This record gives sequence, C-alpha cells and structure tokens, in this order.
Amino acid sequence: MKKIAILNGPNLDRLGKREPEIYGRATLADLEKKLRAEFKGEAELLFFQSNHEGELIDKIGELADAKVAALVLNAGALTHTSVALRDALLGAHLPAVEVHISNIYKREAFRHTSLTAPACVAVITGLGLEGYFAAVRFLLQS
Ligand code: CA2
Repeated sequence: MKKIAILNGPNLDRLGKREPEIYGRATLADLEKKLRAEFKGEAELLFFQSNHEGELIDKIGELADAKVAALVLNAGALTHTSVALRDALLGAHLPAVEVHISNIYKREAFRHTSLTAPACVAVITGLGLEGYFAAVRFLLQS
C-alpha cells in the first residue's frame, strides 16, 4: 500500500474553530477521519500538522528518508514566504501536491504567489477540503 503523508502548516490546527466562511466548519480531526475512511485499504495515510516552519522542514526530510510515496502539503501562509520549505521539497525528490482550501487567487495579492508550487507536481486551490481527497486520488493513480 502506498504511504502518503498529509502535511498541514501554520494555523490549520484552527480549522473549524474560526473563519468558517473561508475554511468551513470541519476540523482537522474531522478531515483526517474522513480521509482515512475514504482511502481505507488503498493508501496508508500519515498526518502531520505544525505551526513551525522548521518542524515541517524536518518532517519532509524524515518522510523522504522513510521513502514515503508522496506528499500532500497545505503549508498555510508559509506557502507565500518560505524559501526553506521550497528547498526542503526540492531536496526530498517526492511527488507533492499543494492544496489550499480557499482559492488563493480570489484573495489578497500577497497570497497569489506560491514559493512552494514550483516544487510540486500540481496545485489544487479553492475546492475546500475536497482538495485533499483529489490530491490523494491523483497521487494514488500516478
Ligand atoms: O486556503 C488555504 O488552505 C491556505 O493555505 C490557508 C492559510 C492561508 O494563509 C493561505 O493563504 C491559504 C491560512 C491557514 C489558516 O487556517 C485557519 C483555519 C481556520 C481558522 C483560522 C485559520
């Protein structure tokens, strides 16, 4: 079974707790439960969330060493700022899909640039939580 890691960055631990008009009412735990149910028997899903850039970078290195098959990454605001995260992704040599719950292109101009997207095979933005499911489905068949 393919091992796929789902990584979430800063503030995504707050999902379902505030700003429901942008991010919906489901929590990160709800998302994890639904993804596990959807891909039961098809993929081994590993979940990690951190509010700290360095912890996400360390985790990407660990996952690369552990030879997971692929990554799904919602780096939160680090998407728009982190050269270090981009370098970690490039160094990992793992297929990664970048996911954003909201459509970053309908929001403030500073969210229109993703430093991490060029290190990913695809970007899904604006599908809500369905983006995570679409990313795993794509990675399973690729
Ligand atoms: O749309 C996305 O998934 C984002 O990655 C979310 C980030 C934002 O900085 C990106 O531009 C787009 C913010 C994550 C904050 O998540 C919250 C969730 C619920 C309540 C408050 C924050």
